[in-house]
Amino acid sequence: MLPNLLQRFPRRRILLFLIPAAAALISACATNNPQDTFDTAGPVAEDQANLFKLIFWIAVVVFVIVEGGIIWITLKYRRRSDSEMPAQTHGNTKLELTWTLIPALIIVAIAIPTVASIWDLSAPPDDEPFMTVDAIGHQWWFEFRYPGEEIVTANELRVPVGKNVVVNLTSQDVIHSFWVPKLFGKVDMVPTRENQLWFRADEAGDFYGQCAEFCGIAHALMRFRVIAQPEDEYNEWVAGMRRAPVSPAAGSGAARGQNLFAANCSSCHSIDSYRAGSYEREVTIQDGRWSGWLADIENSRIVSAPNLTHFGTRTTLAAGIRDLPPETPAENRAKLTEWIDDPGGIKPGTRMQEHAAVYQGGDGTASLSSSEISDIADYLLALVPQSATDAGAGNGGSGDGGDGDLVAAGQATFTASCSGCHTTSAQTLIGPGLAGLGERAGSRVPGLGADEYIRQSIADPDAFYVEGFNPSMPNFGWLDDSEIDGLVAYLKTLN
Ligand code: HEC
Ligand code: HEC
Ligand SMILES: [Cu+2]
Repeated sequence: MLPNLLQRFPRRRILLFLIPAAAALISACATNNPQDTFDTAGPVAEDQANLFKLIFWIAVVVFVIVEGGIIWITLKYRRRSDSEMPAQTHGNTKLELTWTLIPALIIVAIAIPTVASIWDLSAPPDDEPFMTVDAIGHQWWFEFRYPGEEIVTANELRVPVGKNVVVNLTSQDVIHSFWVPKLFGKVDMVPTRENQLWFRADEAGDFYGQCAEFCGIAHALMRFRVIAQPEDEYNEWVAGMRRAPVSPAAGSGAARGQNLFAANCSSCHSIDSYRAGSYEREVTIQDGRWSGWLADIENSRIVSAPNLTHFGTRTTLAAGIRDLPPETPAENRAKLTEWIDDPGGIKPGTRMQEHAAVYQGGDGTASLSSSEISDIADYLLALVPQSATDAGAGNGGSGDGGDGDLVAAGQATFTASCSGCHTTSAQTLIGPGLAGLGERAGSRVPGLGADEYIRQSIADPDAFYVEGFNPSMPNFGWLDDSEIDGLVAYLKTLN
């Protein structure tokens, strides 16, 4: 029979069919499959893959029996030249009961493990310890907050190998979906609602994740990584996130970059979340940036943005769109300058370019010279934690007590801790522009002199609110007395 068939279908046509089929088959043989749902690296993805396989094989058996039956019956009972009209029947109760019951039983057989998995996977096993992370979707990047460790970071979720991680999912703008194929299936990130998933990485590695719900123009460029590390390396990372960065050498490109960053970038990006108490402040500032953007979406110069604390330890750029492997510093620098100069060249539609003041002058690229851009890149790439010993020695960079030193130290504190909400001009960000503060401070609150007023604004901001602003200034009472002295001295110079 087969040779017969072959004669009827000319070889060429068979080839035409086989070539694309073979191509499709070969494409399944890629060796580098960072998002292969079958090559799982943890119990959640494994359970989900096993459930899929079970249902797949049941479907294969059903397919073979049904299709085989159809083919067999078609061939066996096909019309032959001498066929007569077959006997006409109507209905067959036995047959109909059988083909209703069998599928019903199959559905039950599938439902039992499915429902069991849904229950199993809804929370980590009770008797096992877990850590919690809040993941927030933004157009088009992911924010990660570690409430237990008081760390805020973006686009790279570091976790210890073997630890159960519970992730609270939400979104600040539209619906996104959180998915790391090798670790867990998709769960939506919905504004004003909190969904939850958990996972565990049983092996160390970089696991590729991405947004899996169409969320706007750069949806396809909204990715992230889960970086699973052995527990001691992870703990080292956590400890590093609590230490100050290495200060740029005076007069270096990175030092110029620091000032350029403070002037052009710090209204949206925090870089100081290593400080004690900064977690709560960062969360307040992020929410403030978001409401500032919402209040005037067309013209806003701020918007919630990735936290860049210790950016030099990152391995990706722009929500996983470019790799920054530590072994290629020159290439990384080139990628970063490309991003700073024209972020839309890497990620069309990005809110950074849409809103940052530095991109609003003309052709849409940064109104900064190329040497200024490389200074900023040098600064960001050098943002890595000091060694534990340096940090222990109190390398705070404060001077020997002269007035100039006090003002300079105050300026540094301001850049690190306040410039996310305050400009030194009259421009309003989340708080009032502080130009002229030296003059108005003395007459703000009857009975409070200028110094006391500024001191109180920092250490007890709820004592007095500036009219027309949300009372959202965090309490900075945790700063050292000497840091507050520096701030007061510096702020009084802003006339
Ligand atoms: C108006 C707010 C805003 C300003 C001002 C701003 N950015 Fe951004 N930035 C963003 C947003 C939003 C993103 C996320 C972009 C994305 O992935 O879609 C971002 C992303 C980045 C990233 C990538 C972060 C990551 O996790 O991969 C870097 C680096 C960066 N910005 C540097 C800068 C520098 C340098 C400046 C100053 C020249 C600056 N930004 C000014 C909003 C801003
Ligand atoms: C999360 C945003 C935010 C941060 C960070 C922040 N502030 Fe404020 N600040 C505000 C807001 C909002 C107001 C106005 C409402 C009020 O008075 O509380 C304000 C008010 C002030 C005032 C009073 C201004 C006036 O015109 O009377 C001073 C002074 C001040 N802040 C200093 C600082 C200093 C110094 C820092 C850094 C240590 C800082 N702020 C950090 C939001 C912030
Ligand atoms: Cu998305």
